[in-house]
Amino acid sequence: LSRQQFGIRASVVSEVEEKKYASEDAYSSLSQVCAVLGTQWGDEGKGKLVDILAERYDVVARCQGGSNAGHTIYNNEGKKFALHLIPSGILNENAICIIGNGVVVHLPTFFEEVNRLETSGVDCRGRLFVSDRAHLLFDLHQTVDGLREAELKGSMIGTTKRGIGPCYASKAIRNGLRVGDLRHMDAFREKLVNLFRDAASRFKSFQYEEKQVEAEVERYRVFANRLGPYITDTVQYVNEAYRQKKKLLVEGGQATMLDMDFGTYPFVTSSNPSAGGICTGLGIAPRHIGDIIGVVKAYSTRVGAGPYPTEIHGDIADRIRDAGYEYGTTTGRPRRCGWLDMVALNYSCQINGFSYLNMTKLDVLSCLPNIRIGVSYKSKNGKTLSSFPADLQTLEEVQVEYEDLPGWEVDISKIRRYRDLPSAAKNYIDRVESLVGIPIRFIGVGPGRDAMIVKD
Ligand code: 2SA
Ligand code: GDP
Ligand code: MG
Repeated sequence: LSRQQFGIRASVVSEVEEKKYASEDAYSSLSQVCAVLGTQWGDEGKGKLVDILAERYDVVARCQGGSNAGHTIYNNEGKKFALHLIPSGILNENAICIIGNGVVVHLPTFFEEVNRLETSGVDCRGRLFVSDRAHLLFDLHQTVDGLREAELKGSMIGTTKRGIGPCYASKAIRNGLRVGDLRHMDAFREKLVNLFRDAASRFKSFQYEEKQVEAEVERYRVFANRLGPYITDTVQYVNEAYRQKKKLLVEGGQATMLDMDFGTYPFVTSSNPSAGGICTGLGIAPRHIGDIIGVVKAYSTRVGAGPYPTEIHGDIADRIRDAGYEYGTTTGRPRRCGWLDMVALNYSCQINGFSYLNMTKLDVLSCLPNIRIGVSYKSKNGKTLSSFPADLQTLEEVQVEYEDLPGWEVDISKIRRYRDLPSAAKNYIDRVESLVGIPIRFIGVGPGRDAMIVKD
């Protein structure tokens, strides 16, 4: 409800109420279908925004990726949850959570997560649904992920080894198994045998015995029984919810610079974390999508290999990593750290058409006396590039041109109103906003739910 709807005059609104109404307006005025997507190389803090917005949404859905994702959120008591497959809306007990057809589902991880949530008092029954069209990711996909990485030796992708690429490969070459296949266990067995044979024919070291396949079939027979109540035609569910004017929030995994088509290929994930993935991964028509919020870290990080023009090495990177606790939520790997890259960010904004940005982890930059923004790329021959290059050799050779801004070097993690931020912090936000041309409406100053400033 807005301040006007409450009939409260501005003069009688206390500062706390003022902040509450401003945030409520900003959160509640978002469209019926809204998506939260990563703008950089992932781990921007998408989970936190989804968790905050989930209170205002009826349905929260994942549309791509799998348990490679790691979304860290904290409940009101400060308890930490790291979610991989289950949408970050699950902590809001009124939200229905959907794992869409575009997601690849490793059932052991799924049940592990359900168990962990239930042990923490989060009830998933009757409010978590998995698409019957989603592909099943087996342990063998994870083994193949490891074997492929080993083959690449010096030019590894640096995957999470969660089997994501091999599972999407099965989907694309059409020998994959889908969640709906669990309804027909005889045919399931045959299809699984095919998958084992396929992996063994490709990798000498992938050896298996008949009894292993049988054990896997039996394991999935148990999963099939347990998964029964979760399996849903989510395309129908989501579209029916839309018709009934329910509010739908889409949670992206990874980010645009890791997108299979638009990212730094081949150092990408195997799905489409950019806006197109919402439609293909949920079966929602593009014209139903309203707001798309891009989440951007106030600096940048990347986990895994691949070109990273604004990467920092040495002491400054270590300070950012320590202050931002930049370690993989899924694998624990230290994340590479760098400055904000406006060439990559503008490219990402162009592809996704964001309505707003959520700049996160501004508090982390308090650890630095000076802050840089990468504003353009120059090629080897000194020409400024007009767009983000597709070819990696060009990208690896670019010289980044920077703008330098003064830092603020004070703790901002308790600040809740934009106007209370130090002027150097406001200058930084304003500069980024003017370079990108999209309102930075939400500003994260800490990991907790309440540590979000809404900028009018
Ligand atoms: P994959 O496993 O096939 O998707 O790996 C391919 C590339 O995609 C990157 N990737 C990620 N980057 C950032 N965060 C991710 N999730 C975890 C997190 C990562 C972790 O939240 O921290 O814990 O290491 C994620 N998932 C995939 C990956 O690093 C490869 O560059
Ligand atoms: P996601 O994959 O985009 O959901 O992000 P991750 O959860 O992998 O990583 C983001 C990390 O930053 C998590 O540990 C969050 O709790 C934390 N985080 C999110 N927003 C902020 C913020 O504004 N400030 C700080 N200090 N931490 C944040
Ligand atoms: Mg993450």
